[in-house]
Amino acid sequence: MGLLDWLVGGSKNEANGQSSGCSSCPSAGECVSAHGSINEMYKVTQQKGISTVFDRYKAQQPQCQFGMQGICCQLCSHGPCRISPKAPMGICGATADTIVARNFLRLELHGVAAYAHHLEEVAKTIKATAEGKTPYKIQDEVKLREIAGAIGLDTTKDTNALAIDLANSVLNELRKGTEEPLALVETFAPATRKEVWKKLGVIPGGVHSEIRDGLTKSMTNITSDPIDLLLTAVRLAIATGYMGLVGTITLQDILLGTPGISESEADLGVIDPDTVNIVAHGHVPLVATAVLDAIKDPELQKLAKGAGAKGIKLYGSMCTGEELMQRGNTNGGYGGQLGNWINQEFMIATGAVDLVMMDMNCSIPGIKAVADKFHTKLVSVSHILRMAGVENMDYTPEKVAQQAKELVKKAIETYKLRGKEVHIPQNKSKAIAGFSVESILGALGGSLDPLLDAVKAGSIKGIVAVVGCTNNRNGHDTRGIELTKELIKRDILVINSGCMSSATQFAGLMKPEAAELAGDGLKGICKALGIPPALNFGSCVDIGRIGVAVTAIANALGVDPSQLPVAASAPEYLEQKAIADGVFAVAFGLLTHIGPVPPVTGSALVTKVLTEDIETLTGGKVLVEEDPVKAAEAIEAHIIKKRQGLGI
Ligand code: XCC
Repeated sequence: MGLLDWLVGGSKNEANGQSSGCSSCPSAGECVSAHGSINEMYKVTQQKGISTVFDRYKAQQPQCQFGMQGICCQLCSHGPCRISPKAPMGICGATADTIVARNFLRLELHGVAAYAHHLEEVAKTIKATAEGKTPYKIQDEVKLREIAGAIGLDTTKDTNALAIDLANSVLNELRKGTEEPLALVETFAPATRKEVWKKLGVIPGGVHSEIRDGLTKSMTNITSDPIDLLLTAVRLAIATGYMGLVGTITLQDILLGTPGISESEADLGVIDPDTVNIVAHGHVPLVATAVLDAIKDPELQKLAKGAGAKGIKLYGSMCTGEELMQRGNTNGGYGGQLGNWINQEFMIATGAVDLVMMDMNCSIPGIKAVADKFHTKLVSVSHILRMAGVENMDYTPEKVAQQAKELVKKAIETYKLRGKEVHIPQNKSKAIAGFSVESILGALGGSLDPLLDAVKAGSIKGIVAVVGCTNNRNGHDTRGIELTKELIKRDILVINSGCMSSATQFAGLMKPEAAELAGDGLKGICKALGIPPALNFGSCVDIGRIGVAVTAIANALGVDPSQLPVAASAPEYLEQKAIADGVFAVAFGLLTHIGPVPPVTGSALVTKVLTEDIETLTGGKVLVEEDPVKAAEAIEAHIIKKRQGLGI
């Protein structure tokens, strides 16, 4: 279905609930997910009368078309105003263009703020660590010195003093005014990009100040110019790209270690019925890392055995889980990845999860009702996450070693309450993880040349980042998996992160054997290197890692990112952080495929700017295509055009 069909007809939501397009599921006709394990668990929840995201989705149909097109404004007490041929303006006079652009910017602002929150947590933790107040240790001193040197800090200082300076500098960058350009943009953005952004007036300043101005502008009756609202979205996205994404991954690497290639496992079948089972669920992997340490404590192991368990395991869920997997936590009690956000109710419904520690976003309200049907204990480990009836143990860097032990003790106590009715699907899949610019360079012998040669020779036609959330509207993980398969078949290397990483892990696309599904050129490269055709780059913030990789390739070839045979795709985007990611990719000059259709179709102007006009400004644009085969065709055509432009 193309964009025009959507403008005319809106969403048909055809894949949900009764998907027949899901090739990975043997029970086509009644499956809700691309994964056998989730379909199996859905039956269990249905038998037990437990409401899940799939049931509630059905109950919400049909959904409001004004909301879906972005033409409902609820900002003031005169509203809600809904734009229609009979009422083409809101009561204040706002047009569909203003309302759509303003709603879009407001959505993005939430994502920008969440990324800034994550970065601030990590920066404060680095500072406390360097001051000797936490159990963490600076793991990547080389990276610390590199980035500190690049932004002009005094690198003759010792490691801890330098780490404090870096943390202070990042905290200052978050807080400075909008008129002071961000140091990370100045330092790391390709010169050609900075030129484009300067012309557009979108070089951002301090992130908090940008958020303040963005929120103020998008209040009722302040900025009504849709183009200015969209440019503000671009400015905020660039701030996010270099702070919330690149800044966060850099600091996390310094603190927790830069990912190296390792092997892991994913899917619900990794759950061990005989151990105390803790799940790290969210996006900020700080408490999870402390818990991994805590579970090695002989005292706690003894307690667990005393309770009748064979041991204690920590599993990953969503992006916190991907962070754990990326850092090769293959022993010491790490149990594997339980999946992406749609899986959260189903992992609990196995009856074998004792404690879920929830940090930051994507813990859905529905998780509590499911946990209440089982013995599972939920604990918020972030001061910004509150759920009625859920215990809080807010992450505090100085106390985290003790907090981690308490969490493990709580899990052991809860394990004792575990019922006999445990249902764990058998599905699990091997997954290679830990890809990053550094680990790829390591695998290639220290130079990007072998990869670039493969791209020049056409064995790898191009590279596409298939990232972001998963979305039930399109059939859980179905579109992302189908798109990935279509791309690798066309010799296009795929990089995954966020919920899309879990999707392709479950589907077996991150094991080296998946090379067989690739076209001959890509297959040959994968086999020679022993890598899968879909590379795990990690979590949502690791989209920053993809930005770093694209910059490295562009620099190596001496071209602008917009000239590369590269594209981005969020085939099942869900929430506000993904909007910031998508706008950043467009600002970076990339063709950016998005599904489902974002709520902008109520404005012909905004739709045209995002899908056409912006290409003349940034070199990137949004591609909306619901059909994964057609999306792959369009992306491939784009990649071929870029190859021709480079004369390869
Ligand atoms: Fe949440 Fe990161 Fe989106 Fe998944 S991918 S739905 S943000 S868990 Ni980032």
